[in-house]
Amino acid sequence: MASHGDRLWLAAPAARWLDAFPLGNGRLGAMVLGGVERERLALNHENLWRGKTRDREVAPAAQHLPDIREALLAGRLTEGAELATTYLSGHERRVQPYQPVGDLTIRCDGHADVTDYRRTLELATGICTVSYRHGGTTYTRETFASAEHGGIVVRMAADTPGLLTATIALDRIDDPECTLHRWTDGNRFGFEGRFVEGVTFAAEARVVVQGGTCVPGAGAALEIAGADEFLLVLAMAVDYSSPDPVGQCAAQLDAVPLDFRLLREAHVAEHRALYDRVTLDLGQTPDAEALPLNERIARVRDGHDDVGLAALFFQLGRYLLMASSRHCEQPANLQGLWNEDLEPAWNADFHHDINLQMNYWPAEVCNLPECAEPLFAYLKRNIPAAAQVARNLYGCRGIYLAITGDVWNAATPEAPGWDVWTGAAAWLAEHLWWRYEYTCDDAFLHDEVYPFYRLVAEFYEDYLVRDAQGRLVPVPSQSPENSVVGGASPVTLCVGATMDLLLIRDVLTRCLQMSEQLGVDADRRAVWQGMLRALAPLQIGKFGQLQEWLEDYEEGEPGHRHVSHLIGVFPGDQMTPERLPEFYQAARVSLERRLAQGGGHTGWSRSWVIGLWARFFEAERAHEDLLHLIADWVTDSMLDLHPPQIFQIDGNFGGTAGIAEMLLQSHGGVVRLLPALPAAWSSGFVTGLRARGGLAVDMTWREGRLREVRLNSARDGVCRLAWPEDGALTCNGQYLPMCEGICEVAVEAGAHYLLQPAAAFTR
Ligand code: FUC
Repeated sequence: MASHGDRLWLAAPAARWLDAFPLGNGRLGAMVLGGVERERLALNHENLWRGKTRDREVAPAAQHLPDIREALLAGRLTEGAELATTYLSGHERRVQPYQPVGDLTIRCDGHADVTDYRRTLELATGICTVSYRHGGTTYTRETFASAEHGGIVVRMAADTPGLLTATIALDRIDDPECTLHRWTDGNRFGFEGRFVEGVTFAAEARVVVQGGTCVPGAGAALEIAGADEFLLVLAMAVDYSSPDPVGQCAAQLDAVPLDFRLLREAHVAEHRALYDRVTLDLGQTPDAEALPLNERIARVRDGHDDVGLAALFFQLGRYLLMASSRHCEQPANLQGLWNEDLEPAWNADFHHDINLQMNYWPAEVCNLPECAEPLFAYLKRNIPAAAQVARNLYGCRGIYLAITGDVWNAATPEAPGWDVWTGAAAWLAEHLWWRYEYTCDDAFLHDEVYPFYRLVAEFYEDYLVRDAQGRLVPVPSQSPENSVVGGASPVTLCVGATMDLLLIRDVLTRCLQMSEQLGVDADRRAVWQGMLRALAPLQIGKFGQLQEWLEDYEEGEPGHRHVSHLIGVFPGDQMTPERLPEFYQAARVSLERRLAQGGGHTGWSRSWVIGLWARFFEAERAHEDLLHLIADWVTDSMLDLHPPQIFQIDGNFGGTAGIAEMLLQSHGGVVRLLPALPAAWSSGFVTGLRARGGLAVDMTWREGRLREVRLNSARDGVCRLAWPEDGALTCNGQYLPMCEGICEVAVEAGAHYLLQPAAAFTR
């Protein structure tokens, strides 16, 4: 069961969209602002994007590659970059923006003067409740996004019969690019929208009123007077993957049971089935839960810790992943599922050089694997266009994904300059690999992971070239999104960025492993082995740092928010104290330097640092950065911010993954228990985290010492565990030898194991 603390609450309505509470069922989203005289639900549908019919053809340009390479390999970076940008970079405009559907408003005239106001988001149920007293009557609104019945459900009630009077309306901001047709019919109302490019969409509400009267209002609206309560169910549809959105909404509302209790029960059961898999208790800060969320955040800003808030941040990340990426077609975009602007920052698109990946860092470890399915589907849908662009731009087989994407599966470069980067497919492939590592699902390896990796490897087989020293290097290459000092101004393109080399190494190593395991493509193995041997090595630079590029260039921005070259530490695992230890140490120097020069200056960047510190076993520094993240980079409703004040959901997900990383790590063949537990979290428990190898892990600790671990394995095997303290252990009551901090447990599928320090056992 969820702990009592899984609740966000505030004592005032949101003055801006950013401070509202997000609801979502994966497909449909609503930001609930919680207004009194005017409640606003800002509505979204995952498939509502501009640009459907835009020309995405990419003309052949591979013939220019030799000149580009010649310049870059000769160190004429500016010239090479200019040529590359001219020929390999894409369309003038960026990808097309994700759009708001519209607003559902509930106007209660005269309610300005209220007491006992409270708005709450219960993470465990996914229900947002707004309540207040006005003129001796308590008004309550409960809202949720039902995955079970596919709509947004609102119930509003007055505890004095006959005192609920409200106007409910559906509308959309003025948009010259969209025609809108509004209508009301009996107790149903809605609109149909059409963008100039042809996409159509619809929203429809069906209302049941108890007591009082209900008459049509102007446009798409109902006027309710003297009622006890009303129930509203809202449907939204877009003709993205199925036609006739108006018909879809109508059919859905015809079929929906108009019974609040039933809708609520079905929703809560479905929601809890995912949410309750993980519980986290890091202790409580006295009186903190009695404070509204904005005051708790303000106290952290003032330098006070709030351990309950860290756990809440963690669970909010899980909640947001469920809300924006379950049972749906699109992965979580830059804003997850929620956007109110016609021109959102970075189009609220899919950014492939950190942001989309970070959205999915928590999926496996935090026990929400089904929430990664939309990402996998997105990758698959992009393959045909990605193969075509690889051919046209680079003359390569395999696939190329650009630095940004949208829902039109186009894979075309559309971020001028930045899109001359070839690492996106390799980085996104890691998520397929991690799914395999967590589940050990051989069928998934065969059907999904290997075919995708095979295409990525094919690209690099054709793309890599030899430098003057005979080393295999990617050219052009980029370390997103930093630049090197050289020429007239800093330039992003060069030869052999460390991130690209790390990604290529992962691709080739895994292809070798998979092809052996699956017994396929034996003839390719010699090729991949040869490439691995010839691939340019990692380098340690003049400060003892892991170089960001093959050459020890000066960074254009030494405090850059991206730490691309550190993916080998986190979320990747090429560098650990055991594997490449000297580079692991050098990576730490790089991190220190980055932070000393102002790195970590966005929410997502700061959250990446948490995971990195956890991999360096620096509990206190990880904790410090978590507090920074909460103090500096969240809204009143604890949504992550990118400067200046832009909601960007990746920092929520990166922070959640970072917290998980502090508690449990399972890369490199060892499950590390409490590898970076800060002093502030001295006593607590976590249940339901997942570790690589098909394990579910529960842990309880007190006074900083691990007291109890429960393991459940999905398969037979041997689990190697790093216990954080010395001493003897027992497993299911039997003595368990530990050697240099590692113990081995032979696990059987479906069996449970209880591990305890032997002292605790004998007491
Ligand atoms: C990357 C970052 C920016 C921003 C954008 C959406 O390009 O460098 O900070 O997060 O994605």
